[in-house]
Order: sequence, then C-alpha cells, then structure tokens
Amino acid sequence: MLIEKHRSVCLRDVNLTLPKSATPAQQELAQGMVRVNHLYRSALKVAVAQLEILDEEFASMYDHSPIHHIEYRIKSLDSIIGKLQRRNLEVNIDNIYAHIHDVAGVRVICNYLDDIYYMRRLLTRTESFGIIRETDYIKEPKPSGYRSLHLILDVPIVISEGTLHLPVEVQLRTIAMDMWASLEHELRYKSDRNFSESDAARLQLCSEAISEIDREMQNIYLGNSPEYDL
Ligand code: 0O2
Repeated sequence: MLIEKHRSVCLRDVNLTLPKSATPAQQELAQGMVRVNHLYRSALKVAVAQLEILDEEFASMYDHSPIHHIEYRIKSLDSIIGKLQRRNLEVNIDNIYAHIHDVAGVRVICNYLDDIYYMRRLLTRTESFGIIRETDYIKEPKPSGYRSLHLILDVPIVISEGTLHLPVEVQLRTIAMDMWASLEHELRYKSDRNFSESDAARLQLCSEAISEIDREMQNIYLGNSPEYDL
C-alpha cells in the first residue's frame, strides 16, 4: 500500500506566500521553489517506484513481504523555511540544495526488525542507490526514545538537461516504531495538552517496551519459518 502524505508545493502556494511588495530575493526564492519541487518530486517518484517494484515482487512471489506499507511526501515550504531558520541559515535556494536532505521523504514501514536491514541491503546494492548518510536510531535511539533507520540515498533522475543526483531521505521502521513515533509527535507537538517532563519519561519507557515487543515478534517469526537469508 502506498500513501502520499501531503500534496506537493505548487506555484500557487509560493505565490500566495509572497506579499505584493516581494523583494527580488523573495521572487527568486519563489521561482527556485518551483524547480526544487519538480526535481525532488522526480527523485521521490524514482525511489518510490523502486520500492513499489520490490513490494509487488514480494506480494507475487513470496509468502512474506518485508514491507507493511510505504508513505511518502515532499516537505512543505513552511517546514523547509523553518528548518533553515532553526539552523541559522539564510533562506535561499542554494541552502535548500546544500543543507536540506529530507525535501523528498519516504517512510517504509516494515513488519519485523530484520526486514528493516533486509530492505536497507536491497536499496543500497551497487545497482540500486548510493548512500549519502546513514543514521541508525534503532541501534542508538534518540534521547526521546525515537527509533528508526534513516538513510539519505543518492537518487539519479533523468531530465532534459541530463542526469541529476538528488538526496531522498528513507526512514525505515517497524509498525510498532511507527505507532510510537506518530503518537509521540501528536502528543508532543499537536495536542492541546501541556507536554510535561513526566510525559517525555513515560514515552521513553513506552519506546523501550515497544523495542522489546519488536524483538520478541521477530523471534516468534524466525522460530516458525524463516523466509530469507537474514
Ligand atoms: P517531518 O515532518 O517528519 O519532515 P536531517 O534532516 O537528517 O539533515 P535532522 O532533521 O536533524 O537532519 O534529522 P533527524 O533528527 O535524523 O531526523 C528528522 C526526522 O526524523 C524528523 O523529521 C522526524 O520525521 C523524525 N524524528 C526524529 N526525531 C524524532 C522524535 O524524537 N520523535 C518523532 N516522532 N520523530 C522524530 P522532521 O524534520 O521533524 O519533520
């Protein structure tokens, strides 16, 4: 199953955010954003198409698929600007290409822990995509309790000017890790309640409990019928 989480940044969004008194720099940013949007959407399509091909292969050829579902999105313009500002970087197109590696983002929700590393191997074989950066928040979870494997992949796209390489962030996680991350994000940033230190500590404990469950589910699965050479 493929889920596109947000619609893309379009020219209309960009024009709406531009005041009538927009400076040349703001206009340049607006025009540049349209190209950023097109290029990263293209890279996202290539990465998602590859994942879809693998998903269909598992579904048609094997009893077990490592992929539960896939979500993908282009980062919103507000979110890109917010990230640049948090890093004290000037909001311009060059800094987006140079510093924002998750403009195109794919989340692969896997069934079991080993599926995550199996998918990593498939996505980073020589004939697949290069790895620009890898951060394993499963082996070393964030202080919040966040667990996932993050890959920044180098994805080639062919456009009229030739071949371009763009980064696509792939977050690989189990269903349980995804449940934790979604609810933690909701509780921390979106709900009206005050998020206390005690809430943070309890969520950290939930993350540990979930990690234990993931390991046990993996063991139950492997004990029954291992499908892959993991
Ligand atoms: P969104 O809405 O998910 O796009 P980088 O992007 O790698 O250059 P950054 O932002 O420090 O630098 O990367 P990091 O921390 O490795 O990964 C950021 C993304 O991971 C976040 O995206 C979340 O999707 C997820 N994430 C990281 N930490 C947590 C956490 O504690 N809780 C939850 N729920 N998710 C987390 P963004 O940029 O926040 O936005």
